[in-house]
Amino acid sequence: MLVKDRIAAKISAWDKRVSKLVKEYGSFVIANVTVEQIYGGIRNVPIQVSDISYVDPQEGIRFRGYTIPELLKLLPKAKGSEYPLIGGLYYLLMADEFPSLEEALIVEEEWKKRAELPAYVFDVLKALPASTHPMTMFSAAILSMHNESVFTPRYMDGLKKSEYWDAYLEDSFNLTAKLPSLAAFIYNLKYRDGKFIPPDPDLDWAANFAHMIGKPEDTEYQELTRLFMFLHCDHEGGNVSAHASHLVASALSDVYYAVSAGMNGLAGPLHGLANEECLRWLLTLRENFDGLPTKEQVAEYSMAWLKSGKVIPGYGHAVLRVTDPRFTAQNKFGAVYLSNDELYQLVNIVAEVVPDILMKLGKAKNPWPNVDAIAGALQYHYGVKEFDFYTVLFGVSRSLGLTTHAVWSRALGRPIERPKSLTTRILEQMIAQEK
Ligand code: CMX
Repeated sequence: MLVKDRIAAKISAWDKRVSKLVKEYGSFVIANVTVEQIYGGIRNVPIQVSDISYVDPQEGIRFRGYTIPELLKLLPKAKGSEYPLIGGLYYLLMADEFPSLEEALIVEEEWKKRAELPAYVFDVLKALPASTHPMTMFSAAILSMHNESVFTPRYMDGLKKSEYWDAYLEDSFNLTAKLPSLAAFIYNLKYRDGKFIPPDPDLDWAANFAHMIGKPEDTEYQELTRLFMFLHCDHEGGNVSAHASHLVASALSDVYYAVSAGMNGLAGPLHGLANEECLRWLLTLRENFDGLPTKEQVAEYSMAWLKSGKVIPGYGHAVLRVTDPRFTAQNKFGAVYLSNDELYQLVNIVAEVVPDILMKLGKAKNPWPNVDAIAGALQYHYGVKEFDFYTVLFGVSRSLGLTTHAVWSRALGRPIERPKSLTTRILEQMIAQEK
């Protein structure tokens, strides 16, 4: 496989670079940890290395060193499309080099060969209660496919440590290839006629999702799907889903276990579920007024909301201190295709009003819109109105980053993670001794 060859060619150089760093500067202190940080969600404590993506507080995400605007411009595009082929993005993340169109298409082809869902996945999903949340369905289906694991039986047969990554890579391609079909089937089962629509061999990985939920002619929605899958693919290693997945994989639990774990974290309302929460918030706001509310009305509504002790979904970020470039990219899409859509207009009114309010209240460290402030409104416009489904779409995309982290962690022989916990009493004693 092309990506396998590219990774194999790079492991030795990465290995040497990291070994040199650890050998020569192993005792170099990166950061001190305060009591406040230990009780405060380990915020801003560097605890691991990710060379796949990095979130700069002032600039936003870079994937393998490239910003979102750079990649939107430079990545190879699907035929007739303005947006990147996700095969090219996966190549960039995994192979750590910029793809040509041919290389992007090779990844797309690799996915096509591996896209078929095992028959039992349909049974697993149908056996769940109809009220099951789509994220639970998604995570359970991924977990059930552990049955397909390449790594686990090879490991039991005595696979050499230097070859773990190869089996992880096979599992990563096998799993990610199936995710658009899996997500589409969950959508069809939960909200449509329950029928499985097979992928169109002429469509790329991302656009096929649109086809498989019954939108074969909707080229605009296909474009949105490409953009969505591009924007959500990774957000460095410290966020809940990436961290959970990385931790689980460090125990040599395979890609299926690790991605399912990541999805369970993504399902939380402070993380991936925020896009669902955000759309609910926007729709409720709209219902409160006759037509599009004015800026003053939005300000009043938002103040009352905050006074009741709730957060405004889609605003704030643990790391970012500027408007999320993922928001900006989606807003540009909206300006082209949705300028007359009332909900899209409301997104922009809220984005003008809420940051000022959050700044005045002075609590949120980042008052600016994040990726979720608009994602749901775009889906809603194209008729994907079942907002409890949106995190599944986020999960399909995020699996690209999670699997890349897992493969490279094995390629570089990263160990099992085992940070230390203390007791409050120990902390009190440490402080007393210091005094
Ligand atoms: N509305 C109201 N208050 C907010 C807020 C918002 N959008 N964002 C932060 N705050 C509050 C926090 O709740 C916190 O209050 P307390 O001290 O009373 O707990 C205070 O401001 C400081 O928080 P912070 O350090 O600025 O933010 P955190 O790093 O703790 O949390 C986040 C980050 C994203 C969880 C938070 O901003 C939030 O809850 N936002 C709304 C939910 C959301 O949009 N989540 C999606 C994030 C994107 C992602 O990770 O996928």
